[in-house]
Amino acid sequence: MSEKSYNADDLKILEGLEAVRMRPGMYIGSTGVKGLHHVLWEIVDNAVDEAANGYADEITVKIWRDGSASVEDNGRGMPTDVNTKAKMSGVEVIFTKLHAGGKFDTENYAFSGGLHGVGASVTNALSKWLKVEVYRGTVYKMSFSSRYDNDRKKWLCGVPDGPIENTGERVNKKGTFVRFMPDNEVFETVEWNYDTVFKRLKELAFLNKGLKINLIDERELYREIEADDGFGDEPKKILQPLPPREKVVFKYEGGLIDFVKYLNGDRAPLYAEPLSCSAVKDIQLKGAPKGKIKIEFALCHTKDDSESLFSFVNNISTVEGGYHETGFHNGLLKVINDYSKSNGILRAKEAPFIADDIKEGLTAVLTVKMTGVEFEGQTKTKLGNPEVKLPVEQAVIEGLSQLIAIKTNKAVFDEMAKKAKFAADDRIKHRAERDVAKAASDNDGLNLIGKLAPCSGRNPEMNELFIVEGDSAGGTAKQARVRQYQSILPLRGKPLNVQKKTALQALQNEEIKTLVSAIGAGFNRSFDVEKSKYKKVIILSDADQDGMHIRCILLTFFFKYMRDLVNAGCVYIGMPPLYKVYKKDIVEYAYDDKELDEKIKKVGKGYQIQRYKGLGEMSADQLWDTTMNPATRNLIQVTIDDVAEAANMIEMLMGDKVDGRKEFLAENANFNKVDGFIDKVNFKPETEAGGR
Ligand code: TTJ
Repeated sequence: MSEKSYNADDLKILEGLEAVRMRPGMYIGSTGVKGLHHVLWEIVDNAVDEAANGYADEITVKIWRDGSASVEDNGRGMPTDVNTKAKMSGVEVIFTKLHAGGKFDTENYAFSGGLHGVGASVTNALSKWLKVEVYRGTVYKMSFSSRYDNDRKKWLCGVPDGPIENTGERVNKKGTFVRFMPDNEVFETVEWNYDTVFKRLKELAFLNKGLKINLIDERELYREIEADDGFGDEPKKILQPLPPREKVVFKYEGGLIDFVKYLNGDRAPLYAEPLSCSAVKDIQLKGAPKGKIKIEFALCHTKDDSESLFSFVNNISTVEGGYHETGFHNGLLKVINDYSKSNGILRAKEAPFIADDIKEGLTAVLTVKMTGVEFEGQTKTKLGNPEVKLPVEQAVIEGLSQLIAIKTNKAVFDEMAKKAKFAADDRIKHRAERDVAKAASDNDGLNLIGKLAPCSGRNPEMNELFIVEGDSAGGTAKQARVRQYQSILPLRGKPLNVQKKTALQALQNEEIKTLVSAIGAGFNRSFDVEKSKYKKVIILSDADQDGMHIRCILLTFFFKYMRDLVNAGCVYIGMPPLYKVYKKDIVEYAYDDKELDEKIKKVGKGYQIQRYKGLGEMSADQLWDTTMNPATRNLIQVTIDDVAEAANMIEMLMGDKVDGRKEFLAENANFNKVDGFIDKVNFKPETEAGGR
């Protein structure tokens, strides 16, 4: 490229395509992989326009072995005759005259694609060569090339190799064919990304009902494999040839309806067929004459709860949304509110739905076509014209109202309205839940007095919460603990079994409120494990039936309302020993019967056995040594990978079959005994004032 540097003033006097070469970014955004594809879209958009205007119904995009790309349509063919004013053929004008475009452009096409409307000449300017064929009874040909002219010390950009030529060769097809080689001195990469091309062409086929788009990739494909030479050397990387990609055809007779069905994917639709509407409305942009806006949309609700709205302006995806999306949501909200009120789904005293309610499970595609588009946002993919909102809203209201009037659609709108009602009820319930949980978390100082013995340390990574069965064991645990990082929450009696209770009912229970406050990370959907005050929440219950029941109730609670705490591996079951085997000053603990035999042998003749019936029988020292000291205790980490499995387990645990419980717990809950390695780090400070 020329050594000379250009500034904005120079740009003005740069005639024609040199300007594009000097500042490619201004016309195509970047010279990276995105910019590379931009020059292809400029050509594709021309062909799509011909189709959108009804003159073509098939487009073929081909990536050639040499890395060039071509686009062919079966339209009228670009104008080949000489334009008297420009004194050159229409083809030459289109490929050599810089169309109003680029960053400084304010003018846009009516109802046309044109990615950013910079035109086909930009593609020519950034190509090593470009060839055009027009099929109109005979084949017309013209070609262009770009090179540095050493004699004249300047770039020749997209210069015709000669005038357009009627070869006289007869063809019985009509249309335009353009093939070009992107310049590897301009672009950082000239390798077409198959997935990018595939995705965009598929999208264009959805957006242009009935248009057949073929994609052919003739490039040779390789796979890198490692070959072992059998001599024990480093394996060599070799390229293994792969069969070329098969031609793909995109053609959607349903247009946006097919698009919506495709977007739904595996999600179960709420009603069999998406709804679709289209309208043309007047629009008055500021400082512009009265114009028209074409609005089309298709929508369908799924049983899912997330929204996927895909919107386009002049076939350009508006990822960041904008006023057309607002208008769409407003219109849909109004229609569903009115329908729900007049059909008894919303009673008179109930608050109307809000936008979030009608978005739940909504899959939709919305397209608008207009002139004078303003793109805003980080990636210039947000429609910034506020005047678009109202016509879109009206188009949605009118279009859907017409569909409501059709009897067979009643079931569809009923489903839609019920879905919104469900979402609204859920939202209201959720808010109440969040409020209660927040209240529980906020006033922990008051709420927890006399219940929780909090630790003094403020480091959640270090802190442990022991949930202890019974006041007496709780008292012992308070004496035994290291106050710095161990909190004790004694439970009075059995906590509420939340399995068959609603979240709000659960939160009315004092013990549960206390537990929610103590952990301090919210509840149910507002639960945020990051906010947990404890890295370890340890359930300490007796080794009897009652203890097992309490453990199950607590686990059920965690599964149901703080599942992330379980997922994060923060929930543990503390294991008190069943036996103490001792003789004079030798003391050993056994956690099961097998261990008891071992410990009896170890202590030897004259041993005595104490069987612990509950935590409360242990002294503070014993409880510390056996159950609370990280260096010597046994913890079981509760991890449930499979949520469905967890639900099963709860059914089983909480059901009537008490006998089955113990085995089920042992078999199905994925209890990992914490490796002594991790847990046996002694957190206990050597000297601690005010500690135990
Ligand atoms: C212009 O007026 C006469 C009839 O054809 C109109 C036209 O320009 N048609 C047209 C252009 N069809 N296809 C194109 C086209 C196709 C490709 C692949 C690339 C370009 C730049 C234009």
